[in-house]
Amino acid sequence: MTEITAPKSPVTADQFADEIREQLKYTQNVTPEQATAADVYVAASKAVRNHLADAWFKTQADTVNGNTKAVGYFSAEFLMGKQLENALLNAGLTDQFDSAVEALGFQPKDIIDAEYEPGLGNGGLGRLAACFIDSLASLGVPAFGYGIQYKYGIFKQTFDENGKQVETPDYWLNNEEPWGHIDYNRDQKVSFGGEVVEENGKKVWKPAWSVRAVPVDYLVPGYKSQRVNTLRLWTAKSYDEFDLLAFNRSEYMDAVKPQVKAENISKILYPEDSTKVGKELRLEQQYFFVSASLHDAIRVFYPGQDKPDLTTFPNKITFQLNDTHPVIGIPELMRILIDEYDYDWDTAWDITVKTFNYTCHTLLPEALEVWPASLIGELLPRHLEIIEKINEQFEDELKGKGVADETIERMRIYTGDSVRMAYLATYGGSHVNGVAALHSQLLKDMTLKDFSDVYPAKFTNVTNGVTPRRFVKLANPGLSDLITEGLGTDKWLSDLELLEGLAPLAKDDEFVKKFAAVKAANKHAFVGFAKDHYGLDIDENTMFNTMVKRLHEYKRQSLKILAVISKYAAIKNGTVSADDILPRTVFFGAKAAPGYYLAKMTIQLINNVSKVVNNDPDVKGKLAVHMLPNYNIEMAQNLIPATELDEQISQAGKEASGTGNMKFALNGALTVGTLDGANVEIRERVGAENFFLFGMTVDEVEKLYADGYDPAKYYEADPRLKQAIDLVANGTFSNGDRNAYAPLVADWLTKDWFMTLADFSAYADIQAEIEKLYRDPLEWNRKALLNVANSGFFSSDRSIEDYLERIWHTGPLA
Ligand code: AZC
Repeated sequence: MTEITAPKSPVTADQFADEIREQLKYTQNVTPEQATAADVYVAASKAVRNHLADAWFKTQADTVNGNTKAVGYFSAEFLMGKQLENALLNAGLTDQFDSAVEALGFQPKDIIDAEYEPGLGNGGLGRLAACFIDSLASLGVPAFGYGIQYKYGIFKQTFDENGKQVETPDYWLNNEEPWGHIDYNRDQKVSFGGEVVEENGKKVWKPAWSVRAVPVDYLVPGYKSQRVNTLRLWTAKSYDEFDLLAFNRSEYMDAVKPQVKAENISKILYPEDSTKVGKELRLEQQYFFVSASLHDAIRVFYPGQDKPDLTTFPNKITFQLNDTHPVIGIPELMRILIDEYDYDWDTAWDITVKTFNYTCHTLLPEALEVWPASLIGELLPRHLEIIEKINEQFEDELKGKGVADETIERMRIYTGDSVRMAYLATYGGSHVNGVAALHSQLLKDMTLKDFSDVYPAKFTNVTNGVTPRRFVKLANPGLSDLITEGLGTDKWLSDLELLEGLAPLAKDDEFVKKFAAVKAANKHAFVGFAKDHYGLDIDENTMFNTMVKRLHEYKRQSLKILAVISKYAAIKNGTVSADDILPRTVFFGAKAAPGYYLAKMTIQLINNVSKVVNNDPDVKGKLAVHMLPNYNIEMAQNLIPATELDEQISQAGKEASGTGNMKFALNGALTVGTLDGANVEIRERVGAENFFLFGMTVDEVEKLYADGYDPAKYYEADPRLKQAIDLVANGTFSNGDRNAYAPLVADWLTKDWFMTLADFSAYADIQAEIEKLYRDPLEWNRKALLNVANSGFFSSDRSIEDYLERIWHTGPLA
């Protein structure tokens, strides 16, 4: 047996340079003279990975042999961002790397930038999963992230000459990818289709086809924890590489068909974001990674055992279901226990419920996945039977509790036609949590009310968080140094509530000025970034005002662009005098789901407003608008630290939490926002006087729906709004074409489900307050600094501690 050693001790810069040279020579097969930045990137990454290997082995061994329960985070998305810089930080090798690559004749930044960002997630949910596995490792909690290694991540976004979004495939594996290790020897078989027969009184599933699930392991190093966890992403391979018979008949296309069918499973990330899709392939993906992961966990925790005692399984690992995507894991674990390991139903159920927990990330009932029973029956016939039985047991249980028939009817997991995955997850697991206090409350009061009435103890809240390592330390080194200077320690990186120590410094004008200087430097750096990446000329002496997130009607990018148009009109008409105009640069970044018509039209509108405004000499130096293409983690890391005003303007009651809001507050932007999601808690912590609140509350929204909402009324009532919408309608932003945005205009005036128009006046009014404060840089920066000081709560380390205490009931390895 190999001895498990302590993690490799840090090396000197010279030694690290030698390690990179060795990788260049023996794995990249280039001389240092031939090496490009991309070669050095791969070599350095492999060298870092080698440094993490011993800690990784040790963490694995301690995970299996120790008595600390592990966490399995099941997520269809992990939006990791670039790996090298983060791995260097967590391995304690940043300085050595900088000197080593300089010795090799390169700039560290060029090597970091040579990495191609993996986009294996859509937005908030996927990024949250990435922050969580970073925090789990940093806290020393044994954990596995389980998901899919999609060949194509989230699409690459460009804009055509008309400003329309164009999606192109993101083949990120086109470049050498040094982080994932494909482990063909730890594969799992995942089967689909066929039928269920009875043999000797036992149900036996005879599947029609199978795929080979092969794990690709990513190392997840903790920050200063000496722990390295595993992110295991499955890739689908065919068992029948090649149908030789077909090939001999020269039917080449047919010969590769089985391979194509199998490998399609892990081919693409669905570019959806909280809308339901009824795609067979998506269910195949979900089952594929969940089945492989459950078998993998049994393999890991009961090595070499044919008849393991799986009643101990819930003491070994607890699985968190990240949204409804992995919920098919519940009937799958039941099937494994009953069919593969001969447990009786009740024992299997007991193990299953103890093992799973579910996080809900939405409030839109239509975004909770519901699968047609016929589809599950075709693809997973045994699971459908198990789901029916779970539902029967559930209904009996409800009757036993005296729940009324019509309530039971509403709560059914299996309706005969369809299966409601959120209900299955709520019944089949121990805990259900929302992702911010308001969201968790609304889940109990609305979306999952019946369940919360019957099972109140299952419900809890864990407010989201973000990792300060990536989103402060790496993204904002200037601010990080200033924080360390202010606190006299860098311990805040693992204990973010220490930021509170900065609050007294908000009274110290000299410190506030230093803080302002960091922001100015970040703005300057972003101007360079925008020039290099997008060819833009940006005026750094304007307020940087940012709205970045997925494009969704409920998030209300419409509200922002209408306000921009209104401001543009005011400058053009001379309604505001030149002296009263506060120069602003407005940045948008947003991808729209390819099939989301109004969202795509909104992007087109923003692009065309940008063209008109930016080319109009009348507003030059006063207002500029940029729709930055392909918003991703890299852009977030560059733009957030440079932002002064952040937009979190969703309709109250619709954004579950938001995590961008936390990143902005931690980087010293002030927020203009509604009382929605985690905005509520951010405002409570940073202080109402340091947050620009506007708009209707959840109760007011509900009342307005109930009273009958008529958007046209608001259009008539506020001339600023009327003028802005008229400009869109009259072709000002479409070369005179009045039809270009007709569907958008019609939606605003007749439907406006998310009440953009109703909140417009409040939003336009609060701009005066914002601008007034901005004209007093010292006061603005004092408030921004207080945002930083009071946002320590929003560390994902704290979120994980909450999960440990409220849901997982486990902790760090000894
Ligand atoms: C998002 C929520 O919309 C956002 O409010 C929240 O902060 C985030 O999850 C993390 O909890 N939901 C999604 O991204 N949903 C999907 C299906 O992608």
